[in-house]
Amino acid sequence: MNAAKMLESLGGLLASGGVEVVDCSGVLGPETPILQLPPDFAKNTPKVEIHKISEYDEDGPFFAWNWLKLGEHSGTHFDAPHHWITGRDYADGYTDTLDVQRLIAPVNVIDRSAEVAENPDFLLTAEDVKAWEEEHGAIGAGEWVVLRSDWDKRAGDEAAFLNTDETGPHSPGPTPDCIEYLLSKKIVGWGSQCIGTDAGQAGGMDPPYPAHNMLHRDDCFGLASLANLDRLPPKGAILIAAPLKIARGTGSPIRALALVPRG
Ligand code: 23J
Ligand code: MN
Repeated sequence: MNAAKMLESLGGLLASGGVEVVDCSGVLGPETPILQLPPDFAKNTPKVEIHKISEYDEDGPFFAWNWLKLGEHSGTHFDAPHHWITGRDYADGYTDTLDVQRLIAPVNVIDRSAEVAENPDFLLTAEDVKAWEEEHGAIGAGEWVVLRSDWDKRAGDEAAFLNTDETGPHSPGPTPDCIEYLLSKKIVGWGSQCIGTDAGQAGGMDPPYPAHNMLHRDDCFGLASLANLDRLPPKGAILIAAPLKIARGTGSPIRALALVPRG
């Protein structure tokens, strides 16, 4: 079938509900958990603020609208290559210069939610990804890879979501060899349901924050605080993850949408 016919079929399937659109974003607002780096190490993103301009009142008689105070890396969001020092030189590494053709792609959903329930510091390794591929099929070039941890179920409670104690944050993520393996498969990007693309303890890895360091080194993308991955199949869905076209932006909140075949 040619592309025109296939796209026409997709339109029909979206209209009929034969393809379901799953919302993979969390709510963005003052309750949204925000990354808290040690203040002696770095400055932090402020909490999201939503300020009313008017709501059918003396400040605007017919209309409601708000203005926002919003960090680029807030809530369900996109990391562009320029976010990390290793990706600093890519001309197409900003939210307004990246290639939008890359943003819509098949998504591989690696479910390790059971392991994470037992161990919040769970690390996904290259060996584990290869075992997943044996079971579900190979990860292809240009595809998204996301770790299903069901960490989004904690998003209503910032303390549980950040899960920090005196030894630092505790949340799952990839090992350096995992990211190196995925990059060897020429993926477009890696996504997590936690506050960032890296594990809570990733500051102590070599290199520190390997997902950030290596993904952006290779001009690839990151996705954080993804929601509802428990509604996606391991393979067969298409993920749309498009950042706002912020001028020289390093990231952006996204409305992450997955197209999933029903039944
Ligand atoms: C800056 C430094 C460390 C991290 C992050 C940002 C993120 O998670 C992010 O939102 O990109 S871990
Ligand atoms: Mn980020």
